[in-house]
Amino acid sequence: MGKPDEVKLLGIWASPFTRRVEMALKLKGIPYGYLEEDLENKSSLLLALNPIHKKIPVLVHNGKTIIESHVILEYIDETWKHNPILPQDPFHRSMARVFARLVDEQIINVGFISLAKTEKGRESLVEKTRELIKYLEKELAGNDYFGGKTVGFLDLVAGSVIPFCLERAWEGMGVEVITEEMFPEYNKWVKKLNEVEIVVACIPPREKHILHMNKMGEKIRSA
Ligand SMILES: N[C@@H](CCC(=O)N[C@@H](CS)C(=O)NCC(=O)O)C(=O)O
Repeated sequence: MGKPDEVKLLGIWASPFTRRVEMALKLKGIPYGYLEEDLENKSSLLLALNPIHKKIPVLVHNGKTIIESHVILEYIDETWKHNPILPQDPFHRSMARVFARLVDEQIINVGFISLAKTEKGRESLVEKTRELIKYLEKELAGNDYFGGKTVGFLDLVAGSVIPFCLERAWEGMGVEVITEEMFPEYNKWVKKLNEVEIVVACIPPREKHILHMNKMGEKIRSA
């Protein structure tokens, strides 16, 4: 038997990018050490490991550094092949990557800008967010998860960002964006996600998180 794997994750508790990596490690049952970073005062370890972006999450596996959460999820999936995260079929795999980019490059941006706006300016961004979420609603139709019967890549990416980050920010502001009537499939999916042990184990504590997102919104608005 070879030496046991040494896995370390640098992250922050409220970061959806960190949360999804923890979910993936738990899904695979990989033991890991977790180092909480302080983004106001980044550690020399973080700066040394990720000099390009100076961002979390960073995964260190047997001395090798992997950055960028989508890349980390793929690395984890390719390194430990049991309980696959990405779809096995190349077409489905490519679609999961496309929708994951939609979440991280568009939905998260529009969602976060909406925190910066006053009530009136927020309306059009909320509408824009809904337009984007319609693509996910269509993708979910007839499935428990984006991954089919079990959680997969897009569930981890979208789940960490939308219900367990953006929706909490909107909730703190008293804005309802993704209603049951408008998005029944999405809301069914969130209920299912709330039953998945590895997901629940990784989402930030609700009240603390809502306060954190409120503070973040105030900071963005007063900038
Ligand atoms: N594309 C990156 C985004 C990671 C990211 O934005 N991390 C934020 C925290 S949520 C960060 O480290 N920010 C520090 C900074 O921008 O200086 C990923 O998917 O890992």
